[in-house]
Amino acid sequence: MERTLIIVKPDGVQRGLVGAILERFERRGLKLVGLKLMRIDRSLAEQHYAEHVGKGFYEGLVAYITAGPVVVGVLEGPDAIEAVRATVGATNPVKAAAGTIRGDFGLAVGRNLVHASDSPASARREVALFFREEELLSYTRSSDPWLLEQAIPPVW
Ligand code: D4T
Repeated sequence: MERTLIIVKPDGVQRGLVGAILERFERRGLKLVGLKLMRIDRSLAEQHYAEHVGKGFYEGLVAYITAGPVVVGVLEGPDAIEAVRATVGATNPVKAAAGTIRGDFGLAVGRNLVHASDSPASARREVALFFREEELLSYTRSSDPWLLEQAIPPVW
């Protein structure tokens, strides 16, 4: 089981797409184990996007992610990092496949609506950057056996 970080970026919140975006992950069966509305300040943005320092789009990227409230979440599931990245789609929404979040809701790489961790190391680092351990919940869902190849309870 993996955990991965997602961020509904300020454009997603301003456009009223938080529910539509979270629904994509929920209906796929990913389990929300952490969720909050928050402000990303410059310092947190610099830590989150440290790998992009010095790139031409860096200042615009920091301005964008700090421009308004975001919704950050942690999703859990088998191969969650890969599954979530596939649901989000390619970085440039114009290139993202129809049916992905970016492919269905976006048109510009600098307004690509949602972030998702891209590797186990990034996921560990990013989850720790945005959530304290006690903010993450472990729990079962009655739907788990229908999603996760667990033993199916008797229904007949
Ligand atoms: P994030 O990190 O936001 O989930 O996006 P990706 O993982 O899909 O893409 P990334 O790390 O390569 O880029 C981070 C962020 O920078 C923006 N960006 C990227 C941009 O504005 N112009 C560019 O040319 C690139 C490559 C979009 C996502």
